[in-house]
Amino acid sequence: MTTPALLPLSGRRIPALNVGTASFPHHRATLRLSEKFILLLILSAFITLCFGAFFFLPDSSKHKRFDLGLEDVLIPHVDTSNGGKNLGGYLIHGQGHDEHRHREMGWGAGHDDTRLEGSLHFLSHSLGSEMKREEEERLRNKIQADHEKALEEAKEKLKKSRDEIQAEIQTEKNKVAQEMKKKDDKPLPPVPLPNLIGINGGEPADLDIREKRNKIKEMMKHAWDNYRQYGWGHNELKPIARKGHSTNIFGNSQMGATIVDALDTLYIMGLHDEFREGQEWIDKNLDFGVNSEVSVFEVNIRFIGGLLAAYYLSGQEVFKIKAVQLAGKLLPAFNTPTGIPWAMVNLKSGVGRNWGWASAGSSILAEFGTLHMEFVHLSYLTGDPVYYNKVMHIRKLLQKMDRPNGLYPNYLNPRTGRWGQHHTSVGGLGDSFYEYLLKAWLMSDKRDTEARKMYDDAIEAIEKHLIRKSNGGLTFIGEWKNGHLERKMGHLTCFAGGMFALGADGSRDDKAGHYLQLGAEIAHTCHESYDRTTLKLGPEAFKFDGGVEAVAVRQNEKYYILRPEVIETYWYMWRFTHDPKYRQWGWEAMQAIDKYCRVSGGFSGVKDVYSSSPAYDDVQQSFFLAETLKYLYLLFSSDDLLPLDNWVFNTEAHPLPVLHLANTTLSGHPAYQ
Ligand code: DMJ
Repeated sequence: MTTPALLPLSGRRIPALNVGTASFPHHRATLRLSEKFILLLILSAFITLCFGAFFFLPDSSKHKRFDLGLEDVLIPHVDTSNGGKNLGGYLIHGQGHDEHRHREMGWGAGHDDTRLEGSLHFLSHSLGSEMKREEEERLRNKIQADHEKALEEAKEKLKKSRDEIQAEIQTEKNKVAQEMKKKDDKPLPPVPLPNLIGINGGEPADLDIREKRNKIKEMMKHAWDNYRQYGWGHNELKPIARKGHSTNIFGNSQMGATIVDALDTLYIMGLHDEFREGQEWIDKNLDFGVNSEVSVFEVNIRFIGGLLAAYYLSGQEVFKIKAVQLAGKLLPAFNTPTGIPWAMVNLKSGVGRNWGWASAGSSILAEFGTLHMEFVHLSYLTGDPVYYNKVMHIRKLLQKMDRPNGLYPNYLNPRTGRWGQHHTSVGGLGDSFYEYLLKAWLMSDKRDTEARKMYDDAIEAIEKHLIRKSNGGLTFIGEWKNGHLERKMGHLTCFAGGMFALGADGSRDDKAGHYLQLGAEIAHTCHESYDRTTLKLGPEAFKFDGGVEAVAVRQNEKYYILRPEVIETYWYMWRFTHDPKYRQWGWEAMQAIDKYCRVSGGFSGVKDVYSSSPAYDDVQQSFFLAETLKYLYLLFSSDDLLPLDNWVFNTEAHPLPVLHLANTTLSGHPAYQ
């Protein structure tokens, strides 16, 4: 009897059998159900046998048959730097392996990134079976031990409370911060100090002047003591609410802006105990790793300028170290496509951005253009050219740009390098850019002639397009806006009187007399803006339109926030002319401040200088201590205190020494190579 051959299972229908009619007299095309069942049973028994046989084969045979190369992708890499290191010499691929592929992936003698499974695999082909098994065993044990250790550690962690874990993380963080601080606090290499003369004294011979000077010192003490009592460590003081105060220029930080800004004023006034208190606070508390978005310009002029001045005056290393640390935090602001810095930078993350209100995402001329003095000093003191290069890059970029009517617009886009809105001002948004061109020249002992040329060109364009005489004969500096001159001058613009006087010596075509005269006219106009108010304090902005002369028209321009610019100009004019009217005008301003801005908790700005009973704004600005009181004090001191041949004041009135090339190594300094 013949048995039917096993049928192929492919196909859904079972094909007809063709085994001869003799053996199957009842020929038919399909099988019965019972026959199908038997066939299925046989088939499944066969499949089970085949698979079973495969699973019982030894491991190495499976590898051979199913080596599809996927292990390169799927098997995790193991560092064999200890266990597998010696295997390097045995990385000879066995039969059936794709040697070329592994070579391309960096396998070879001594390569660190060798994988464990790969090693095992190679071993199986290249070592004697005994050695191979031992090595396999050893590596497996190692993996197991590592896994168990990790598991144990994880279990241990899980046993701890959330608070404990957080405390551990904090301790780790503190450790890292401490180590970084230690590194940061390392003293910088010594640099020959410039000529530091006239850092104290200045006692006037005249008794009346001496008394006036003492009165100003008393005002400084009142401002400081109240800040000390009610606002210590905060940026500024609310003298009426008697608590700390801050604004968005300092982000959400508490960086003791008033302390840093006031230091050099305390020093020159001989308030040494107060100076030491400030120094101690800075040493212990001033930390720049804060998650806070600050104004690059304000931090530069108030903090870096203040710290550098305090360093030069007192010689205390801590100020220099802090200034350099802080400058490092500002550097990421320069990471823009053009190198023109962002207006703001987060001190912790280094992320920068611009003010939302600035034309088309622009940076502001008076902000990115007011870094030069401090950054040159930073390079000088550290020997690191990075700071110098940043500000010189800005200068070079500005030099290349077209200037409408020779004027610098206030807005420049740091992404495109194009001007934003064509608005030019010697007051807010533009002011200290021009000041720093002149002062870069002065600070270089008049060697930076490129800066002087830029200053001269800019001032000529300003005189031509922005400076006018009012109907009443007052010289004013207007603002260029949308193609026409706005006949309005800001309190901030009043600093320009002093700037013109300071730049008179060395001016083009020997126009020194002309610029000194221009300075005097601006001083006179600004004095008028004070004199035409009820409080004898100047408004924020004043007009020269129609019948209005040097008077604020809009309610929101009638405030006085303890600003220094007018007194600053009086002081420069005094130094260059010794005309007693400047001391007289300064004294008037000082009396008005003492009468209308002084409160028992300090000094406050006022909201309306035309009102006989003004409301207070309840802010004691840090620049009141840095600038207003310092310029007043200098106005009533003799000229040998901080002589202008040796010192240049930054825009926040922080004196920085002239870097005389003759007595420093500046010309050969690596920063200037
Ligand atoms: C100060 O912070 C600086 O003088 C700055 O240049 C502009 N104005 C304020 C004070 O008014």
